[in-house]
Amino acid sequence: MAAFTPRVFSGIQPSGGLTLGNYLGAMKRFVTMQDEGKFETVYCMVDLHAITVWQDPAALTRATRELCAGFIAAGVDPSKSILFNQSQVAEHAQLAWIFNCVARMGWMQRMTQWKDKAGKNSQNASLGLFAYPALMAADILVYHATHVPVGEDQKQHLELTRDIAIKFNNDFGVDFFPETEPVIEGAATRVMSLRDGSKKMSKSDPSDMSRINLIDDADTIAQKIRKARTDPDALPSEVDGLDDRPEARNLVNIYAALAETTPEAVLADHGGSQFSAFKPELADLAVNKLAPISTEMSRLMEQPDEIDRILGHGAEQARALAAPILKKTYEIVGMVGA
Ligand code: AQP
Repeated sequence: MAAFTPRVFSGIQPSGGLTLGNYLGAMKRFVTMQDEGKFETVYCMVDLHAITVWQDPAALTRATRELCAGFIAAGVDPSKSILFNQSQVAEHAQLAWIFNCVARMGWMQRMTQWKDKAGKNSQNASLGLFAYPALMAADILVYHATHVPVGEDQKQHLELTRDIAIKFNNDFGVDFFPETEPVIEGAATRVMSLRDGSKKMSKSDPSDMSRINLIDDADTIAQKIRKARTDPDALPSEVDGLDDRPEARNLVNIYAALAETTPEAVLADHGGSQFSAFKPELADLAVNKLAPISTEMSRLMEQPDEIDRILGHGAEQARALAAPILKKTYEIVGMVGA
């Protein structure tokens, strides 16, 4: 196996406002991996992914800038990490085409995100939504990224990324693309909807009460947690007691992730509490952790030119990494002029 530079890539779609799920499942780890200094870190606003479902153009522009503000407010530092939006680095789409020709229809049809998002009306879904995982593989492999921090929902797409890398290497008899490792860690790798413990918390859920947005104010956060669906029982003292109690498990996991502890430790402190006592404590914790982020996001959003400058600079840095890898890919495939 070739030796690859330790490099992290991950992205978030500007398909709406950032949620607590994006923050705890992905963004918090982006910052840790950046600050550990063991990796080069490349983070992306994946606008090409966002348009696989309809996006109002003005809303997409705003959401991309807001997402960039969210990255920075959460601790991603443009002087330490490369921060850019996907559409500005054409190599992503160019490598995705090669991967569309490597990946198999059957692989794509098995993707649960495709099945969930296309639903019963798959004939009417966009071709882009179907091909989404091949573009995601290109996002990662165009940097030869070795590690990808993501939430649990992206595990299957990461497996497919590895399958594409392996098939490309086998088809062309090379050892060119790495088998990228997912990094899925922490107490909240799958934050669930506040209204339905069987659904993940999502930016695009029609109910705003189902999610905490990073820009929600303190009253809104407290109200959403107060109204979160729960069962009538008190919290157990052991995590086994959360079996078959998805809403209770979700709130305990959120508490643990925000407090940077474990669900076991949360239950050691709060076992026996009613939700009427636990929810206000969780709301206070969430407000304390999220308020500085939302304040900083609002401040940055008042400087769209500065955000665009940061994204432009990041795109130049990203292109410098991606262009030689795409060129080499074209050579391997046999494209004249590569
Ligand atoms: N509920 C979640 N719990 C833990 N991690 C989550 N992530 C998303 N939701 C949760 C992680 O956030 C990163 C960015 O996700 P994305 O925006 O690219 O797409 P998504 O996973 O489809 O997120 P959403 O919020 O559900 O977006 P929409 O509604 O547009 O589809 C990923 O690492 C993801 O795992």
